[in-house]
Amino acid sequence: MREIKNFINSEFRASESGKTFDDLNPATGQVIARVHEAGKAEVDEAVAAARDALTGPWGYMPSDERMALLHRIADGINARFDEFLEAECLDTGKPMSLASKIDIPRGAANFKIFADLVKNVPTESFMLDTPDGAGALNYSQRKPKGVIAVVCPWNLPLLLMTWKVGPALACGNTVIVKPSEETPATTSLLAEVMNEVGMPPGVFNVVNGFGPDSAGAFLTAHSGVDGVTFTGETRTGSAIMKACADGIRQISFELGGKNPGIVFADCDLDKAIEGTLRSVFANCGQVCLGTERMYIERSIFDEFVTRLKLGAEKLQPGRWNDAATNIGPLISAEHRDKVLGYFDKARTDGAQVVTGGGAFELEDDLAGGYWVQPTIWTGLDDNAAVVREEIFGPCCHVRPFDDEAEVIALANDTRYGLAAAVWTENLTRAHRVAGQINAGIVWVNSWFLRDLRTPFGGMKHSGIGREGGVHSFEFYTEMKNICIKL
Ligand code: NAD
Ligand code: 6OD
Repeated sequence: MREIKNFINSEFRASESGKTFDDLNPATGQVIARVHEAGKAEVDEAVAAARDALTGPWGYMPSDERMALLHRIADGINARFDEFLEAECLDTGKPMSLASKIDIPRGAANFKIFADLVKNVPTESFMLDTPDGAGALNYSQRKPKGVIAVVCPWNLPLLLMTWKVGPALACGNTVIVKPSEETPATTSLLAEVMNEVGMPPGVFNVVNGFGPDSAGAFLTAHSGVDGVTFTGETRTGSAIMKACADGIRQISFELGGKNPGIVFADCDLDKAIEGTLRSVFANCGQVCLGTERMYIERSIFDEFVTRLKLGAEKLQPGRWNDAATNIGPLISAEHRDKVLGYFDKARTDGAQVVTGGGAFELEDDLAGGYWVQPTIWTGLDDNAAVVREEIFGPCCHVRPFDDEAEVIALANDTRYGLAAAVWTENLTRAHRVAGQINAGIVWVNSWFLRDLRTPFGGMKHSGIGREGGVHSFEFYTEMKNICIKL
């Protein structure tokens, strides 16, 4: 059985307490690895190693050398692309058709893009007039924040981890990653790459385990951690925020969503259907930016629903390495039960089930996996649970609307504010509607089209702060001003 150990000060370490837990393949329910759980002692050691590394060779490394190292990490991931791909697909069940285009290439690219950004982003300077006429020169400098805890979810494990580790290292910090307990494999592979490229000890550390009373809670409450960057559920964010109140440690949060999709009658319907099939069902609906509420202008409602149903029914579940597979399982039995609970709730609340509504019955070893059907509902009240709460499954409710003001109000009627997709060929309408939706990102005629130089994050309960491009530097550095009296 493969063992996944903690990674502290460049060494893979077995759990000191002897505690391990199983890593399951969600496509089959079978155990694929045994994971060593980090206790308080290991978290202390990881934090101490990360603190020491700040003043070691890493702290003095010229920035050109640091950026070259980050490029080598990306090259190191790409050199072992197939291993990363298999590890990610086995941990999540997602098809290689998805992970080979999104998870692994983006996971690698996150190191290069932030290395290049750090090299090219200037800081400001101001000349100040003084009464003696000589003046003063002010200029600012960015300094690494220090030791950063990176707490990760399971839905895009490598991509969402490197999205934070990339900029954190580019800015000169050291990191301790706590991968999701469901998906530790690619973080461990990345630790191997760190050693291959010669990353100094203590710069990149990994502690495995759970949240409460385990590695996640120990790490986020640790006084030696200067900042916590977290992606996950809003409820977990609230617990981490409380932990960080002690010691006034800073946070950056990417949290849940209940994202709307809006389709106007003047859209290109082929594009809107194709994009909506992706935004609802990609990664089996387990994408924070995914759409779970669809609003369709009434004149095209019936045609839209019919075509979305046809597309959903063509989705093919199966093994990750089968080229025909385009939908995987949910991440765990617990998550499947939660999603199926929402399917039941939709029915009892009076939904018309357009398609799906239950589990997939697959054969052979796949019979033990956590498969659910792509599901579409219509006919629910705007206050129904499946219209208001984040489900994080392959499902959406579709509702007609009659005018622009009405649909903007519906889209904004949520405690979340992460993402939205608007489909229209009317340019003026596109700008007008996009500007009025309260979400961190609004796509027009596309979905999950990412430019890594742009701000990314959520409004309301969907997050705190922005990462991406220069916005990542706001969290990963401390800015200071130097004032020279001339
Ligand atoms: P989660 O909150 O259950 O877990 C995320 C991580 O937090 C895991 O590593 C977990 O072990 C850890 N954790 C849990 N409790 C903790 C605690 N008390 N202290 C410290 N660490 C703790 O989230 P998940 O189920 O892994 O991911 C799904 C959720 O993440 C969804 O709500 C989704 O919307 C959200 N998400 C948001 C974004 C975004 O960019 N906004 C991206 C991906 C996922
Ligand atoms: O593309 C990204 O950078 C990003 N953070 C995506 C988040 C996806 C959520 O599941």
